[in-house]
Amino acid sequence: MSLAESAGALGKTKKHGLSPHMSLRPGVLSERYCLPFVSSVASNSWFRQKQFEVSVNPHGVIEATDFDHMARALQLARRGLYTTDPNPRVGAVVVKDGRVIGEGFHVRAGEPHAEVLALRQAGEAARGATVYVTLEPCNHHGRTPPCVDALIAAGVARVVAAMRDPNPLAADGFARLDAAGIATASGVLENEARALNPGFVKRMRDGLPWLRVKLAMSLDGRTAMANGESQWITGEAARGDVQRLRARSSAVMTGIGTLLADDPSLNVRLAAETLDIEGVVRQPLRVVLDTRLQTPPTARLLTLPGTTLVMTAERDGACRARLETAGAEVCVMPEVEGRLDLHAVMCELARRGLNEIHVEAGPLLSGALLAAGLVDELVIYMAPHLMGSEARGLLHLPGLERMTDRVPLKIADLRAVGDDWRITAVPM
Ligand code: AOF
Ligand code: ZN
Repeated sequence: MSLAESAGALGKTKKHGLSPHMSLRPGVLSERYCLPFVSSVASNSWFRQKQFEVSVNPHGVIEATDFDHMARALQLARRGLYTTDPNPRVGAVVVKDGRVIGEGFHVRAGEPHAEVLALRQAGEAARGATVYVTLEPCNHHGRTPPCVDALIAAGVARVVAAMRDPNPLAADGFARLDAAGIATASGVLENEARALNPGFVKRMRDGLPWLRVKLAMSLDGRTAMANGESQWITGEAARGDVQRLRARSSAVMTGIGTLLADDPSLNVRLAAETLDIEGVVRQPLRVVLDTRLQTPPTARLLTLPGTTLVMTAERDGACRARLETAGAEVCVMPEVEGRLDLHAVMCELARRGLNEIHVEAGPLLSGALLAAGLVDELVIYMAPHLMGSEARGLLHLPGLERMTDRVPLKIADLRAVGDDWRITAVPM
């Protein structure tokens, strides 16, 4: 049996994104690498459609311990969940003679990258070591110098990455390392690394942000009473959970209907200690989709710290000036059939460097985004009560008449949050 076949026989190759071309020592994969944190995102159809590229240079061999160290690097990367935006979350571990001698994670754009911090901690001992990093080391001068230069200068012997860098400006770090005689391997826990940065990966590859639509409903699938009343459907724990989803996002988006009805804040109200971060809590950009520019200059979200972007098709200068005076940024977008061109809106948001967009809107906008194929994930909180047949439905999706018209979803995750249930569903 070849190495690749023996790895396949262990039945673990697919789960970790390993390809049959990757060399594996026979028998090295054991049950403990079946990590349960393959997130909802990794199993979404968008991910499944893409073939992961796994590469290893001619001297590279993936060993059992590589998975352990990469799992630790992923754990470190996760500590940047709420802070790295617009950069990806990245973690790194330096290992010599089986011992961890340096660890680091990227904290904020403009601050050192993960490998640089891990190398700093390792010091001189990094010579001859193996570096595990959840993203291919960068090969460009961005806000910081190239990590490949730091790795070459430190004299490391081997670099293992979970995934290649999809950013064309920073990519091909491995080519530089190969040329410098450093062994390289990529693809170790790749699904998990991608799941940590769904927005960054999608923006780099498709020029679109990754969209999560959050919804709250009763057990009978209703989202507001007939008179529009909807506060509160879910309990405190679910609302705290939503705060975390906001905090990890590049932007929180709503539509003019919700803005006029609820006057929402769309901000993050969790303390830095709650999020386990140092420094101030980053406020995601607030985005209002407002075709006719009806946002009142007195809207609550304009009075809060952070930036509000109103996207409109209205060119009226006076309306715009009033909103700008109130602190909003106004961006004029094309319209289709009297509504904002949602695809153009998303392209513009990606162009501005937004990775993950968290949508908290009413059934109209949420339904329109879903119908336009722009939604990557629905997060639905289901509360244990019935709102009755007069109450309003979850999503406005007109024109579905036959069973064959249904919108197919895959339930990627289901868990209890306080007295409510959180359903994560991915459009197929
Ligand atoms: C790494 N390690 O920890 C991160 C990387 O503007 P800069 O200098 O911060 O560069 C940002 C780009 O660097 C980012 O778009 C991505 O391609 C890469 N991020 N690379 O080697 C890291 N965060
Ligand atoms: Zn870098």
